[in-house]
Amino acid sequence: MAEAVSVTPELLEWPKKDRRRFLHAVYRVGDLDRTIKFYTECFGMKLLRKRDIPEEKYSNAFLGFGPEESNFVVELTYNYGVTSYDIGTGFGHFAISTQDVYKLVEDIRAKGGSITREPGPVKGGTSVIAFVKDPDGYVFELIQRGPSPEPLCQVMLRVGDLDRSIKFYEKALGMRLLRKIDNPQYKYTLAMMGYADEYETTVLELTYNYGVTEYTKGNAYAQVAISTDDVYKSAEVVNLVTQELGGKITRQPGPIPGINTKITSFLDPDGWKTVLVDNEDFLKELEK
Ligand SMILES: N[C@@H](CCC(=O)N[C@@H](CS)C(=O)NCC(=O)O)C(=O)O
Repeated sequence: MAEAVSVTPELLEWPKKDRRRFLHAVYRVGDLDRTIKFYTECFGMKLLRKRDIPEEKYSNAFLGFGPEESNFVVELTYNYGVTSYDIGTGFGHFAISTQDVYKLVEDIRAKGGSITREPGPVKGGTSVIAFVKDPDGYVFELIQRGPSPEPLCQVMLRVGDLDRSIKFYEKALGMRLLRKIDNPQYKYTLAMMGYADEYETTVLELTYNYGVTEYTKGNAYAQVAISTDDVYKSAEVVNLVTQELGGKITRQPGPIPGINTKITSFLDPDGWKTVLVDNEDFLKELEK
């Protein structure tokens, strides 16, 4: 017991000292080639790699604006024979920054893309944004900004209790609250959570709509993956934090059979999933 008391404060510091970075977002699509075509032609993403796992009846495609060694990417999953999914009400969007939202929207429209919100200043603010839907119905927010090393800049998820979520992502994942914006006129509050500058890296945008505590999750969006130097220590911290704030470990830390990459995965208090992936194992996987 005495040991647990002395170990805990040091352990709770671990996520802040760890080498963390957003690696990828994982979600399901009904036709891999259709999505690859849309993301490469309309967004200018690069197809980075593909893999087929016939024993498990699925294929993956990885796309992004730079190599997986340095950039955040999307990991698309196609399950053989499944052509559509329910996105639910909780998943918000992925965001792409661009220097000219108006031009990008015109290009996407010319290529047949669906614009669900025309370019212009965000309601209650000044940033120029637009919304586009991809072929499966996933929303992409286009945000006008200067050049960035990471144009794939946000994953937006809706949460039922913003303070609880901020605490969870700070304590369990070592993220920092980079910015909090209340928009009472439109009855929502946002929290930008991440590991580095919001304009240089990907952040998690948590949205709280006043009075809304529950959302549906559907079966389309799966999780974000984040790197760690020690999945075992990281899982110990997550385990402690879930006891205080809710959520649960869904996969105990350890190597994935067959691949050997060490991971652990867990749900946050709203049920959003995160996977922590061992840094070295991840790089080895990319070399294969
Ligand atoms: N009720 C919104 C709250 C979040 C929100 O409104 N976000 C801004 C972008 S930061 C937005 O979508 N604005 C719509 C617009 O400006 O047309 C939701 O749950 O998506």
